[in-house]
Amino acid sequence: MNIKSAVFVKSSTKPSNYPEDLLTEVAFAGRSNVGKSSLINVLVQRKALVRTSSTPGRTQLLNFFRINDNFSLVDLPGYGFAKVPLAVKKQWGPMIRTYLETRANLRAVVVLFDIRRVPRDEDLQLLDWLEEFEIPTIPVITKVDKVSKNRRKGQISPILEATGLPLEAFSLFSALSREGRDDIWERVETALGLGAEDATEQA
Ligand SMILES: Nc1nc2c(ncn2[C@@H]2O[C@H](COP(=O)(O)OP(=O)(O)OP(=O)(O)O)[C@@H](O)[C@H]2O)c(=O)[nH]1
Ligand SMILES: [Mg+2]
Repeated sequence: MNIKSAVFVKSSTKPSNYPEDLLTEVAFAGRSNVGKSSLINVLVQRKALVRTSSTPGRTQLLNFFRINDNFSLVDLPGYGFAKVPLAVKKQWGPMIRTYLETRANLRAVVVLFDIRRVPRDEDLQLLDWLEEFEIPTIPVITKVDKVSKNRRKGQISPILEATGLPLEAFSLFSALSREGRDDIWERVETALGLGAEDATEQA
């Protein structure tokens, strides 16, 4: 994917303030601190298009980005961070569910799992909603640089067990080494329905 432009469009909480343009869209979801914003930055090759943070739970809105004036990437709010006020926590489920249910131009959701963590209720709830609304899912195991190559399989097996998905369903990714970037782009492009002319290879 050749990135000619990547711009922040707006932050939203509800359908009435989602961007009105109906470019096709792919969203990124997962627990707080899993690396959603880092993945988007690596995909679009911008160091800080999306704010990343060592303080989990900072992104509490849906953030829309327009890429190449051609499609949108959406950074969804993370869930499951203990220090977030209860009132904010309670909004997350409905905010994400409503987005998934109503966003007609949404083509797929990239769901991130931390290689070091066992998926929790919210992760499984998200997968259930994606199935309910028949939204294609691109599962990604991230932060793979945190685990040595020969320990990867063992670390991943609780994720396979909890999600019921086979290993082949997952792309493995690291924002540090950028391993997995091309594989994830390929899946995102397919979901967006981009032809070869839109997705010119970068040298
Ligand atoms: N080692 C390593 N660290 C990563 C990777 N991806 C993200 N991080 C770090 O993990 C922390 C959280 O990353 P973010 O991208 O901000 O996570 P997020 O999912 O957007 O978090 P919220 O916006 O709070 O929901 C940051 O300190 C990142 O530098 C990775 O692949 N490897
Ligand atoms: Mg974030």
